[in-house]
Amino acid sequence: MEEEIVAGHKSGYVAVVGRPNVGKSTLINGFMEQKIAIVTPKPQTTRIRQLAIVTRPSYQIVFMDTPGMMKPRQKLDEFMMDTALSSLADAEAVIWVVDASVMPGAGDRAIAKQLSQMGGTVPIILAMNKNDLMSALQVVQHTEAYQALLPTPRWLLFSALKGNGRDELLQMVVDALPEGPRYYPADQVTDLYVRDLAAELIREQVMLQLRDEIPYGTAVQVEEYKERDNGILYIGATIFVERDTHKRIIIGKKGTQLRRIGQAARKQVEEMADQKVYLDLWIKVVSKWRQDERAVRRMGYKAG
Ligand SMILES: Nc1nc2c(ncn2[C@@H]2O[C@H](COP(=O)(O)OP(=O)(O)OP(=O)(O)O)[C@@H](O)[C@H]2O)c(=O)[nH]1
Ligand SMILES: [Mg+2]
Repeated sequence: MEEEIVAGHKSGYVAVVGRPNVGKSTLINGFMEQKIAIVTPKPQTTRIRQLAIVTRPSYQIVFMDTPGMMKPRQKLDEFMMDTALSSLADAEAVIWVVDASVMPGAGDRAIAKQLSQMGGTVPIILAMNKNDLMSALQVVQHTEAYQALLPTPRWLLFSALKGNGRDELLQMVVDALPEGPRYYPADQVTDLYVRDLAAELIREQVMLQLRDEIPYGTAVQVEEYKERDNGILYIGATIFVERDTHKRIIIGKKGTQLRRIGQAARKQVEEMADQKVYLDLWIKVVSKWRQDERAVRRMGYKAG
């Protein structure tokens, strides 16, 4: 990692916002060239704001991954929406990610309105994602439709998944940032601790491996986290669910489902921590926690 800082060094906080499932976290991981944020095919994967820090001799960009913006229906959604909005308030530049493979919908229009209310005080980049899924005709029709929602000179079509256009997008961000200091050490890539990342990786597996509404009612907390004498990292974590039936489904016949989740999560955590891991998982039912503000906070979802 480069240590020197060059004259004219640029820096700033960049909020990455958009509807759920448009590819914000995939983009962040692409910028980082490593997995920082969890990604699943299901909407509402990201729940908290997570920093992803890109440091070069001439700039430091502090990306803020945020939960997808949507109409809140539960207390948890309210927390997620507040998190996205407060990230916007903290931003020196904004990347508005849209899924350009589909025409804009009501959610995109609401976000465009929100962003226009910022009154041009911060540069906004319209990042039209998923161009790998688009026909030539869609490219014309969809990009025009998104640009009409929020006229900005800074826009591009790209694919977070395939990586095309990512470098141009990064350059657009650098161009939009003011001169400023380096806020974080050059080797720091995120603000989450390893134990929080581990909880996220467990939740990612729950989201990937379970269907219907079950994943949305789960939360994960790491209760125990210690290095044992034999060099193995011991992690004891609880998966919270909203109903007894969900608990039974997560555990599965003779515990097979839970074992599958545990094995996959352990591999992910080992890769992230670069260490052998022993993972113990428990399941607890907290009825309707997503609707209860205090319970939501106890799960670790509190405005910070
Ligand atoms: N085909 C295609 N799929 C993509 C692209 N970018 C992201 N995806 C997929 O879209 C899904 C959602 O990606 P995420 O990165 O989790 O989206 P997000 O915006 O962070 O979603 P939330 O956290 O739920 O708000 C995943 O299945 C990704 O693999 C892309 O450029 N092309
Ligand atoms: Mg996300």
